[in-house]
Amino acid sequence: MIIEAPRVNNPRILASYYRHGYGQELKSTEAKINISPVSLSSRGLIPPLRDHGFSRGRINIKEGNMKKSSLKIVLINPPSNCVNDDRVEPPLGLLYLASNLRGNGYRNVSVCDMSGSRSGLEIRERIESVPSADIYGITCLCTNYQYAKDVIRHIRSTNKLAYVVIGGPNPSGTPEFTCDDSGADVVVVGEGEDIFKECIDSFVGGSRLTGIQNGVGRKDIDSYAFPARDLVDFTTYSRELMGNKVISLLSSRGCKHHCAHCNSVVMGGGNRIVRYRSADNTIEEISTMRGSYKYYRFDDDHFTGNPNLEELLMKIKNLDIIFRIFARIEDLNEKNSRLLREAGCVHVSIGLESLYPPNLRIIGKKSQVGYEENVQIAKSNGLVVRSSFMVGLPFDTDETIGQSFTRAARLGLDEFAIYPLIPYPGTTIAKFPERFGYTIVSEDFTDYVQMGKDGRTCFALKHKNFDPEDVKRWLKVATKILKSGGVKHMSESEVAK
Ligand code: B12
Ligand code: SF4
Repeated sequence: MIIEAPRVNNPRILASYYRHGYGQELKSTEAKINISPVSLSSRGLIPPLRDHGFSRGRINIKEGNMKKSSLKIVLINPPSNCVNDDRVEPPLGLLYLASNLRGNGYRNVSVCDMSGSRSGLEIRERIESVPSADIYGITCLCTNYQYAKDVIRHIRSTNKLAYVVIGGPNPSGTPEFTCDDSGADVVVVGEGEDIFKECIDSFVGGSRLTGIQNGVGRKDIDSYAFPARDLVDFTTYSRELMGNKVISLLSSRGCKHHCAHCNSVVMGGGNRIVRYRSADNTIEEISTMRGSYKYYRFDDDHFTGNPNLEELLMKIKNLDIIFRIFARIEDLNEKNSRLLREAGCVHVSIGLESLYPPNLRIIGKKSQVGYEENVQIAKSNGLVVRSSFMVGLPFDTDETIGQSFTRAARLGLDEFAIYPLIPYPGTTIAKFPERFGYTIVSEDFTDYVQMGKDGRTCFALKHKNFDPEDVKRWLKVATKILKSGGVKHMSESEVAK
């Protein structure tokens, strides 16, 4: 293999070439790779270019005739052993990327899901046995970022010519950092289907996109191919509904609310615009699986925000499936609760977060104030209602915690989840903590666990009026109050795991 020295003047590109090992390849390999001296700058392609705040780049590499169908693409979900269970659901984002690639002629796509690896040794073995490929697409949450980096390091040491793209919630929330730190060629921000295909097309065409690339989510999300579920074995994931394995799916992307603590920006593809699938498109997807699966979980951020909710539920009803959803309390009126139950919904998760209005106002959830009675309405229609709560919100004090959770315990909720507020990268709280009175005391986002191993959780914020120690105490107090009111912790749920 003869490789011409890259005649690129930009030191950052050169550094990236050598960091990725092309320098060594110059001496030892046989393939003809011609990193051409195309005037990148005159074509406006030298990274980092700024485009809506994102740097974009392209490096020209002529790689001869690459057949789309034989190009080997491996999609990786890195492990994370700091959370209590990381093998709950298959990585739906990767399954969407895979189906889009297949639909565009890239047939040799596989998923390497490393979740479920628990010990350090097991993780190392899994990383070392990553299949060799031409292109790797790695998905990443904050809690598996370190392992994503290990995977990339391993790929670089064994396969210097591989093209590595990383995406998902954490890279989307920390693009510059991930670009500098991860070792990937490309960091994708937002929805990945189209930009990932563009990256791979660029690889095939001999000009690699590099740097930070903005994935623009499609407006018409019916046009996304259904996730390539055949690439994973559903029986190996732990999610259950009424004791049965569940298929997760989406009827929408994004959320019309923009709560300060929430990372749902990722689903909006960075444009933060919520989009809904047509009822028929969602029904068609479920119909392809109905013969084999009866139990489903809609992972939509806000399932009941659908303007065509009634139509969707009426159509789901004909499918005879059982499912669970995420809703907002305002939506659980008599009509919606009845339609949900009749359609086969058995479990609804809402995020009350706090019953103290100043807290709800400051995080952007004030519209739910005054709808507490909807918990009873949903229950009387046969739905099991779970709410998540947060402690360590800006207006929390011993007194408001006591009052707020005593009221919450009387709402008649079936189940609860409770976490300290965590500044996930990309959220408004993480970007502007001082606006809320916070200082981030743990910047190590790889430790940002809600449900960690051995019940651990992360306390990463200090407030001008309270410390992480207060938040720890409030977590215990609030848990005790909710339990003494007869509300079960979600880990004890007999319905939804
Ligand atoms: C289902 C789910 C899970 C599942 C499965 C996760 C998985 N691997 O997919 C389980 C239960 C395992 C899980 C666990 C956790 N989760 Co979770 N989870 C979700 C949830 C509800 C849906 C994810 C999903 O399927 N979305 C649909 C798909 C289509 O979107 P996507 O995965 O983002 O993928 C798209 C883009 O991101 C991008 N993309 C993704 N990967 C890649 C890769 C490449 C190469 C490219 C180009 C693009 C790309 O393209 C995709 C298609 O458009 C989200 C909320 C949300 N709105 O996304 C939270 C969410 C992802 N989880 C979150 C958190 C905090 C956790 C936990 C830390 C909780 C805990 N236990 O403490 C753990 C961490 C587990 C781990 N592995 O480390 C946060 C992520 C925060 C962060 N910055 O990392 C989210 C965003 C929730 C939130 N609002 O805060 N989770
Ligand atoms: S917390 Fe819920 S309602 Fe608020 S932005 Fe996130 S998903 Fe939407």
